[in-house]
Amino acid sequence: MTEQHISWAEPYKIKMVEPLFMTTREQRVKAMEEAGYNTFLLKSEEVYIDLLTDSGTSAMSDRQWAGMMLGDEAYAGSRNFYNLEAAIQKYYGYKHVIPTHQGRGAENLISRILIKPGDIVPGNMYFTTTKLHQEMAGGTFVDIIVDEAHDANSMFPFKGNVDLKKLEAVIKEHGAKKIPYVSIATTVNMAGGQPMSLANLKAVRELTAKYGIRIIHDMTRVAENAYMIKLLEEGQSERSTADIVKELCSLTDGATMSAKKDALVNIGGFLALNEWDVFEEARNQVVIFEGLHTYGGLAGRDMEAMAIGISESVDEDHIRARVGQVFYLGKKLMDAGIPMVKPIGTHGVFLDAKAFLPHVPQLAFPAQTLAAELYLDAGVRTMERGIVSAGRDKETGDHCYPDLELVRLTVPRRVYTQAHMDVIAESVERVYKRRNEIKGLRMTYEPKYLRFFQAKFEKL
Ligand code: P70
Repeated sequence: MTEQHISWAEPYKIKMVEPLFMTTREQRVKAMEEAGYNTFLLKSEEVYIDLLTDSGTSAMSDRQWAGMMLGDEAYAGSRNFYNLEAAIQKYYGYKHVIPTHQGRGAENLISRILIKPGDIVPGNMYFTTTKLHQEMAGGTFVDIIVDEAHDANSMFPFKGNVDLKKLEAVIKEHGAKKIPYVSIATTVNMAGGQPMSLANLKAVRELTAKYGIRIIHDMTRVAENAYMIKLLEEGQSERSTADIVKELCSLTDGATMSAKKDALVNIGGFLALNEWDVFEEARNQVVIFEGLHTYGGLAGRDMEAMAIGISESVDEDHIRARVGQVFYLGKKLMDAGIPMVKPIGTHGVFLDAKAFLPHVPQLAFPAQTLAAELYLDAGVRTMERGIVSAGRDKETGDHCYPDLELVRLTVPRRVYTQAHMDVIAESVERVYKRRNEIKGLRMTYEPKYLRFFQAKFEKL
């Protein structure tokens, strides 16, 4: 690998196609106004290339579709549940499994079970839904990620790492009893899709073991993290991605998974646990929120597709092509001088909206503005990951002001081609050339929870 370029030609051919929607600028202007300058509120049919998210947007393989036909839709004890359980045990090594409708279903369960009011949950940068569930259970999230993660220009290769000094300081300040677990994500979404190193997770394990504190692993993009370890970490290049995935999991006590990313399904997730007592409580509670513990809100066919997707996610050719395509787009933009988070992330390219639109103050929502402008230019849909996503401070009610004000160009797995990547890069370059003409936004409607999903704006 040189400068984040790897040879990545797709290890598959295309058997079925889905037409895309082409729009005129006039149509896009109207659509954006109606959506209140929020890309979440656009209709899919108004979008040409959809980079809103890599969540649930992947193309399933012929094997996964074949698996869908083997759905055992029994209410209880579906054979697809046992296939899923076996795949999780084989590839991730966790002992007990509870399917959930998606990642946040698992986050809800684990937060309610382990967090008591007044507890502290340290983690390597917040994720929106994860943090909200921790807060709703009465906990307070504390960021313990390395400082480099908050700096878009730092070339540190493992920006997902935990700062061990910060973690130990939190433990000393609050005491281990107040910390039900440390929340560790493999590839940190909000930092720009940045991996953590195996050595760092080992060190976190050692430190938490000393104090008797659990690690709960947000393993949503663990295969991408493992692949980066293989590429960049000393002594890891000869290992398989699958092997590294399993070792990462083995350093933690349980996991929440949104299988809509790495695991290549359109819906699904799970909670995986090694401790019997915690599992038993989760099995009790899942029936309240998701469904019986052998389906957790999913159809049998969904669990079968997930079981197969898990095995495909750690395939060496697949993961190289997946990350390689993201690097291809990222490198094109970097070569054009577009301000972005470096190094390039594994699931998308994150534009640095503060540097892209330096004349737009954070309170005029530069990332929200940029996402709207990108859509207007060519119909490419992206997502704000800045002050709107960060929400309001639980205590003061003021906005949180994150250092990173980003627009995420998230690449779905196995969906778009190299020519699409070229169209996207050209559009970003066009918008960059006329950046000085772009003005910010004012928020006109603000929902109470996870406001970025439904907030509305108007042009200043
Ligand atoms: C995204 C999606 C979901 C996600 C995640 C990590 C690291 C948990 C979850 C929750 C979807 C999304 C969610 C909230 C705001 C914007 C977008 N991330 N942990 O696009 O999983 O969605 O299945 O409940 O990335 O990044 P789920």
